[in-house]
Amino acid sequence: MSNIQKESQALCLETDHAAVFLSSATMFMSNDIPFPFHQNNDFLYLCGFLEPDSILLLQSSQGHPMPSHIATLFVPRRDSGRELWDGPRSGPDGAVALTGVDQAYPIEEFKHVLPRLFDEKLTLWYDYVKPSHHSLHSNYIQPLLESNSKVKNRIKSTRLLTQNLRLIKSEAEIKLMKKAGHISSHAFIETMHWCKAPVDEALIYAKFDFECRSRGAEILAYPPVVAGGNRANTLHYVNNNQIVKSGEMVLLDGGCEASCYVSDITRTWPVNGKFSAVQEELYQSVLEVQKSCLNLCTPGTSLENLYSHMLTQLGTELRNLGIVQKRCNDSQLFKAARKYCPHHVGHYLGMDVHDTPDVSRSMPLRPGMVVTIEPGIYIPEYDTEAPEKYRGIGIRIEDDVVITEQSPFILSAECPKEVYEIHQVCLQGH
Ligand SMILES: [Mn+2]
Repeated sequence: MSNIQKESQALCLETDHAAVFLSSATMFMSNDIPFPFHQNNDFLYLCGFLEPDSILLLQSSQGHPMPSHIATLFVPRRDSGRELWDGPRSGPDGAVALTGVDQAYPIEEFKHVLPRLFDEKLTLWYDYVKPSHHSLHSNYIQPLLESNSKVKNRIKSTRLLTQNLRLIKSEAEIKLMKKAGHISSHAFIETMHWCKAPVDEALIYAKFDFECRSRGAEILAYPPVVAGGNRANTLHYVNNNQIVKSGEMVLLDGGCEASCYVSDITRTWPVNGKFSAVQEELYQSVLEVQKSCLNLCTPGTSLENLYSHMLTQLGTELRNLGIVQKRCNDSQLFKAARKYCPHHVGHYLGMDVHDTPDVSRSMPLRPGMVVTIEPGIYIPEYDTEAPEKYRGIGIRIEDDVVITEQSPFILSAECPKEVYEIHQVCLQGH
């Protein structure tokens, strides 16, 4: 049992608790033009309510003879004037019917429960580190924190509590993640098949987005990286507006969000459909390392262990390719691996792409956890230490993996990654 679990269990025996979760706010691109709305995933995980400007209050009190647990939503009132523009709102009645909380009130009513929440006998849980809704935070919570420093010291962060819950996926969650993995994999297949050199990165982006949405995804989970040629060596390249020429590869790091769960896949393939000998050599090295890391995704290891394994394997591959010298010792190989793969082996995945970010990567993996495995080798054009033939090539291969008691379950297994599969999808039918 983790410390946070022990601490919260001990507290449960002693005091009453209240936990406050804010929804997201609508964000604006300019003036009154909104970005697509995205709910705060802690809030969504706990109550399933999809509208902005709302608060979830979870209360538990010891009471006698039975303890009581009450879930309350505070939501925007119905407003025919606003609904004409923004679409229907659930209102308090709809919120109860849709989510199964015990009760719901108009958001303005939240001010009446505030004094009770700051009662000395109560432990208050709240994400004060990163409140997800600026104006709800500053209207309701901030003034109380500022008026009483004792209160501030008594508030506990919800972040690790919710992240420990979200870390282990239920069967129902795994089912949704399979759906996201399936949609994204087939979007990759369609995009690879359609891709003919020369091709604009913007069109590859649009094709991938189209194929995800047309299979039922709501949105892409993040701005994809569509990087042709040497641009693949810019890890967060998102301009996606250059031409990929015949003879070059394109790196596409993309994934959809479907039913609130995401996928995160990377493939690198030649836009004319056929790897050159040099590209294939480098690609095969990354693929071997990726498959070797995937095989180790079993309970008991950790992302940190997998990272060390990845660096060791990459070091060996770099030596075999002649990118680092044959006489390098282990620590020099490790250093070279970090130079040519500056990012980690992976991260947790779930409702967020970088899911449960406060959970340590040293945490032993357990069944129900989902991680990405994404080794790469990046050799920028200007790297004069590497053999010339490899310069300007960047390759990453990323899959999404569910940890199980048996062998790892790969959510993105349908997405081609063997050289012959890519040749088949690109050059023939599929
Ligand atoms: Mn990733």
